[in-house]
Amino acid sequence: MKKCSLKNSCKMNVVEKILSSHIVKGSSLDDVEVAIKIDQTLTQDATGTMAYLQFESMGVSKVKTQLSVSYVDHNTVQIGFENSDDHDFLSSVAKKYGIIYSKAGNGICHQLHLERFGKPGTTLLGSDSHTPTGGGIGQIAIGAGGIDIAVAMAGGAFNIPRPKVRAIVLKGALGSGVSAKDVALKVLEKFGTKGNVGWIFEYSGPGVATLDVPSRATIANMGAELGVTTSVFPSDSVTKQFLVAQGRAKDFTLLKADAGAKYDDVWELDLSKIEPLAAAPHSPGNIVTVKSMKGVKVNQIMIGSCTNSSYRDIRTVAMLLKGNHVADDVEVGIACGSRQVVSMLAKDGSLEILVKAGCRILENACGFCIGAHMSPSTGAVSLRTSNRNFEGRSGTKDAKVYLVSPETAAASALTGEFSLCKSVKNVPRPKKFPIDDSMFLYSATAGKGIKGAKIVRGPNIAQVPKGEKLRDDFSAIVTIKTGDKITTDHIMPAGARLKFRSNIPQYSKYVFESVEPTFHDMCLANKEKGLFNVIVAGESYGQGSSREHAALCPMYLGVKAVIAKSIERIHRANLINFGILPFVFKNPADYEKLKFGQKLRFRGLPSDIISSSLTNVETPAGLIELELKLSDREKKIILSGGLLASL
Ligand code: MIC
Ligand code: SF4
Repeated sequence: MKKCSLKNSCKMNVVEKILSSHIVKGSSLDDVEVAIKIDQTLTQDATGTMAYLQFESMGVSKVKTQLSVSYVDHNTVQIGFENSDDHDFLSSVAKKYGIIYSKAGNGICHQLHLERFGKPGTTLLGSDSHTPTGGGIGQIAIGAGGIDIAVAMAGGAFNIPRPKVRAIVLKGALGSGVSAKDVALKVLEKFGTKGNVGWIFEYSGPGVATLDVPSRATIANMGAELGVTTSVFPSDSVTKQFLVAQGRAKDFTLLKADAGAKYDDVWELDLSKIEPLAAAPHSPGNIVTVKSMKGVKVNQIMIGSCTNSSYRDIRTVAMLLKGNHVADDVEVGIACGSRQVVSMLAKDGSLEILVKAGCRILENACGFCIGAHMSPSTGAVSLRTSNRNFEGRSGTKDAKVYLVSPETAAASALTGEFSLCKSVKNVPRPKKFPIDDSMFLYSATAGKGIKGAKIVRGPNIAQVPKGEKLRDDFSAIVTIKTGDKITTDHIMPAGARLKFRSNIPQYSKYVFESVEPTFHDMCLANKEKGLFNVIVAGESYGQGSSREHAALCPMYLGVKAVIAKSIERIHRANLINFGILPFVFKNPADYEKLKFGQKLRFRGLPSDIISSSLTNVETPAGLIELELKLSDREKKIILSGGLLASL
């Protein structure tokens, strides 16, 4: 990216404008890593407990951000005491440190944040990979591991790889029955789910004005599946109208790229040429047309998730189902994004339409999206408006999950097979949203906190383990060798296991559960013998979520290194934060030389790390050259054995 700061006169794009006004002293947009100030943070309950335990250990008396919000939306099933224990802990932490607490039932973090707090031109860091949803309102919103959020809440900067900015120039307007989800899938078809690390996608062009804020948010949300740092839209009259309707006119700032602003790449997309699309099993990048699937039988349809749960989306579904009933042999579930959405649907009669049509109305929460309930039956075809269709994520290993728009979901609900939505009227942009912030607690003390407030810790709240200093000479066993595109859902399953998020020894039992169920036992056996463990992987290791547990639990099991062909951004950062070496093969063909069960020896690593980005590992197949490109900040963390240990 070209050198640019607000102080000079060069033409800037939206990304440069926001980043240059947030860059911390001593950092520059040309650095390998750019350090930025964070205005707002968000956490959700499944990653939040660890984030706040880590924040507590930093010894700060209150949050130092402009705004920090703790949402409860993932673990709301509450079978057993664990989830409720987490909620009590999170609520008490929020009270003490000046964080706004969003109670279970209020809604999904990204939808709520967009409605009530997202501000154009600001930075938002969230312990959830879909935090970039905020890009729909002109925020630089980034997903990261919980410990990075803890640092930001304590006033520290956040580091992003030097951004390359791609302009996605939108032209024309979407046809009837086609919506923002199809745009997101089109972008995924073009750029795929790997190879986009370090990019920020900036949407521009005349087509932007045709999209309302929820639609922009849908597109920005699924940037997470591309693996980009974030996606961002300009802030224009449409943004202003949305903020005014949310009673937040004062939060509006006009934000657009200067004429003649430069980009590292430009791609034009004609909205009028997009047809309804679906992501076929088992990757959001596996794009097919709905037309090509027409007539294929569907067993389940789930509508909601942070991608498609706005009033615009669910109202569209209601308009399509009005006066009809869903097909007999299909099950349809609807989870709205927030109470605001539910109350609007109740008022305009949509809720009644949906109930009469035979839909199951679910809680305003993540629920089905993360396999926390409503797993499809064996071998079923499930159409979902969510953002990830990784194998087994729905809770049913052999289910075939297709990601589609609300329009395609509704049309297919009526027929019980893949169907195209012929036409549907646009939902008018609401002039005034109903505002009820009563499920956001401690708003009055936000930023200040309550001195002496007691933190509630049930038995499910365990300690955060600390890593150990990097040794000069150590041996490790290749405890697992995987292929390409291993997601964090493979590494650290959610669904039924999600309730153990606050208890690392317990949760660690499920590392790689669906890939190699004996991984936990093998790792501990090696650890007992004084050996570390190594994970060998192919391309794009650690795709998907921001869950730092996918690094934290392996660290607890004595994993000291990942050796892969490539590693995705958030997961790589999480590995470093927990003292795990994220190596990539200098020569990808060496992947073939490493085998399960081999003993590897690392010698002189600390000095190699300080002086170079290369090292050699001794293996039964001879020396293998590994690359480890670290910034000075990352070197310090790795040498100390993790971020907490380095503070
Ligand atoms: C997801 O969609 O995979 C999650 C669950 O929201 C994760 C966070 C987590 O694992 O808690 C994410 O996207 O970061
Ligand atoms: Fe929740 Fe699904 Fe969104 Fe993750 S992707 S935040 S689980 S709704």
